[in-house]
Amino acid sequence: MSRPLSHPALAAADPELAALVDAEERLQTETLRLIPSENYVSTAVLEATGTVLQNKYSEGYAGRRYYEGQQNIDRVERLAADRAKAVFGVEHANVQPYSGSPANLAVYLAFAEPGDTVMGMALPMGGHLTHGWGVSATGKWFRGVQYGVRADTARIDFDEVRDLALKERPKLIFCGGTAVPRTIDFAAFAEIAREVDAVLVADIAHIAGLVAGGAHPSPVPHADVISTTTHKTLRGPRGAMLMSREQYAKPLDKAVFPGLQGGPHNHTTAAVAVALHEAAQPSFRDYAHAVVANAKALAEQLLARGFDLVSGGTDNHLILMDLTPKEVPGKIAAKALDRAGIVVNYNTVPFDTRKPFDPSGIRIGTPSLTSRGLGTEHMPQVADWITRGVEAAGAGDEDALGTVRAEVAELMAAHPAPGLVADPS
Ligand code: DSN
Repeated sequence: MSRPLSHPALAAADPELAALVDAEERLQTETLRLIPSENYVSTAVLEATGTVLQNKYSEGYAGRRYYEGQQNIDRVERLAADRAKAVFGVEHANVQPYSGSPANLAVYLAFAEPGDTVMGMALPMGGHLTHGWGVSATGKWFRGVQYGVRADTARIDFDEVRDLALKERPKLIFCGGTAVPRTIDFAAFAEIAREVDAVLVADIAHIAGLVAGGAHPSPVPHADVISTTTHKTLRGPRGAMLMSREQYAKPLDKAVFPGLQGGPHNHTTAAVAVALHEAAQPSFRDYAHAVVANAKALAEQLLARGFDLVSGGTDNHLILMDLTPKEVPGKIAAKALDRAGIVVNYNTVPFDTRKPFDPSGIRIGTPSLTSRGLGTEHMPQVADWITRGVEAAGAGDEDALGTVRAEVAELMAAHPAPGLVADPS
């Protein structure tokens, strides 16, 4: 049972573009997607992103717009915000940020002045560009001071974070990141932020779905502001949200609009609402816990095959592999795995001696494969494919990569992905 191709008008009007979309759909169907920030959205979320809501301008907020004709849009935006408040247990939610980086920039605009000191985790240690890293506007327009992880444990050293905060007195402290395989201790960050009178921003982009599903501790009530994208473990459309206590609602809203953005993307807001509705179902809790169980099982299997994992394993959906002992650079491994039908990204590891564009590690995760119904019983097979892929990368063995690719495609064919053509739902 397959649903028919979902874009007949597109195929008729622009066959060239339609063919590219179809090719991408085939790629997403046939490959084992392990990039931890990616996922498969449901058909319902996909449909919401393709609605006529995208035709409407609605600068402002529900009930206070600069354009007429908001009878339905106001209700869509309120629905999305109310669902966000219910799912995350927050007092305020702004569902308008276009994506994670603009959402974070809005936080700066709300609570800091250019030149102010801000603190976040260094990008090569697992942080995000927008947490004050030098090449980002947040590191150019603000004075970014950065914490890292301990060399011996690859975990955050809260004594170091506290000392840095006391010395630098940042206006904002960001916690969270893009390559953090361990539980974020929001309470410990909050204690430090309170001591230096900083606004604590929990960037939960990677783990939002785990938080929603009860598989990672919530930043509520520790963080002053919670920033998240909606398209990673939360399994929504590409977008973002800012959440907070009521006391921070006004400055945040003002920073998003009119501070940074114009009209919100209403079709995206609708899809966010759908994703939040899905995240409120009991089955989403099962999904979130399965993501973590799969990651832990995969980490164990990789360790058993002699891989070096940053921090020795994972507590969440993400595994950072240091390939230095295997003598295969991360980029070579990532490109070889891609040829084997296993999609990962190359990534720096803490204290990497190689360059960011040619680093020592690869970053993998289990949100996508869990969405396809793979369970812990499949993780030995996945670890085996990764092992064979990395070994073939080192040996330059293209035939071995081709064999893995065929095996991967066979398993993937038996596990249709949500939202794709072969999805029976
Ligand atoms: N690019 C995202 C990720 O892959 O983690 C973060 O912005």
